[in-house]
Amino acid sequence: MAALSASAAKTLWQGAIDVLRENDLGEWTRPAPSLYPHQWSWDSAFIAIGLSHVNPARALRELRALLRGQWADGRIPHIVFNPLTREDAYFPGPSRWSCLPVGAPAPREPLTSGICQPPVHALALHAILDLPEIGPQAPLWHEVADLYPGLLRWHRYLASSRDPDSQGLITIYHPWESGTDNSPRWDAPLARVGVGDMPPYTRRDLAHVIDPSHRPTDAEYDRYIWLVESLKLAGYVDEVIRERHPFRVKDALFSAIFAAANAALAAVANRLNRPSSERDELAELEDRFSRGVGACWSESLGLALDFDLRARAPIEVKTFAGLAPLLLPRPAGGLADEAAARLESAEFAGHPSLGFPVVPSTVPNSVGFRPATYWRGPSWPVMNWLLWRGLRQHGKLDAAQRLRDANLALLAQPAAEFAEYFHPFTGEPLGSRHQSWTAAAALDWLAQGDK
Ligand code: 2M8
Repeated sequence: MAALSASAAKTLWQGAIDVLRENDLGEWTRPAPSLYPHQWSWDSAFIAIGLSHVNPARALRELRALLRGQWADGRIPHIVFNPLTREDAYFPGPSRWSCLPVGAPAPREPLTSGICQPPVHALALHAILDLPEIGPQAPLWHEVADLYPGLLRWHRYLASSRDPDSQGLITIYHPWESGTDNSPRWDAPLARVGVGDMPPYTRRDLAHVIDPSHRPTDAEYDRYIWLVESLKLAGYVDEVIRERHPFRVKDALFSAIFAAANAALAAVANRLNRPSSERDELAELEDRFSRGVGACWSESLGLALDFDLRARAPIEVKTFAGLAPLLLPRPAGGLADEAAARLESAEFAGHPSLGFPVVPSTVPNSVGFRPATYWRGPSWPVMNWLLWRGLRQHGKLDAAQRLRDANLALLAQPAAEFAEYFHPFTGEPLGSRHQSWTAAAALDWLAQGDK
């Protein structure tokens, strides 16, 4: 797919800046104009990476605002609620999560959810610190230094509470923690969740979407909300959750992102001249999680698989998350080569029916695939960005450029409007329009050029 013309690139660049400006609420950015009115954790990390190219000070404020929601135990919640937004603008809102009333070590202000999302934040902090204008004398240098301890505490929470037996794999408690909510990855473990008695609720997401069949079903939502009730009953205490919560899965993609984030935070620690014990700790975490993800590789599927702790079995589905080893800075053996080859194979970006040769969220026509449904088939530019970053880090520059050009061509379609996700066969925009992280990914792709 040909690279964009200079004028198309300029139009896309300006459009992306406009989307981030439209969603900018001062200190943080909402993921989209109406469907997502609060601050989401990994969205903000991707947004900070995009903003670093236009306003690094604002990019750091994005992370600072998120850290205001950090819990005393170090966890960064997946949503930091906007106090100016009505409780019913998004469901579940702060009172349904009820973190403070059940005694969780959550801040009084701002109110937050009680679960996490993948730790992309250190990638953002590292990207900002790497900007040529940020040297030790620059004011922003000190702001980076101020944010570092919060991220270190976050990584320590994940390493200790979500991987207590040092397998090098993060346990998630809810499909929302994976960020790939409705992916076929979660069908089997979710099917095992029995829904108990809980207060009635009204879904808000369906009011904002053009076609409700693109969103999770009511049965799936019942389980999502029941899992929130179960976490609440456990007081959000990890030790209790581990004993009795009905959804506990080792997430390969989350773990690979964590390995990459530890390498990034170690690089930040190095630049900031932090004690060598911290740098060693982060390097060890990178190594532990690289080994953990490597051990998830299925030779027969050619993918890394998540592991259902309740069923004690790997989850055999074919989704983009299986390409996770590409994100590891130092994977064992030839794993990065295998994952890179898989990415361009006829099941992923090389699938003959694709409208644009980008990576779909689920392998077309595999179990659980639905082309227009949330995380079940459509392609997500920001996830393609993560994989592109992985290709580049392993020196696969031609493949990286092909993936970047194909994504930019998808986004440059006149109707694309920085949509949340795209139909894999037609390239039709789906979900929210003006989605912040789609704009952020476009900015980074355009800023990085063809290197
Ligand atoms: C989606 O998730 C939220 C729940 O967290 C939702 O469906 O309401 C996911 O795409 C998630 O990865 C993303 O962070 C969030 C906001 O963009 O929306």
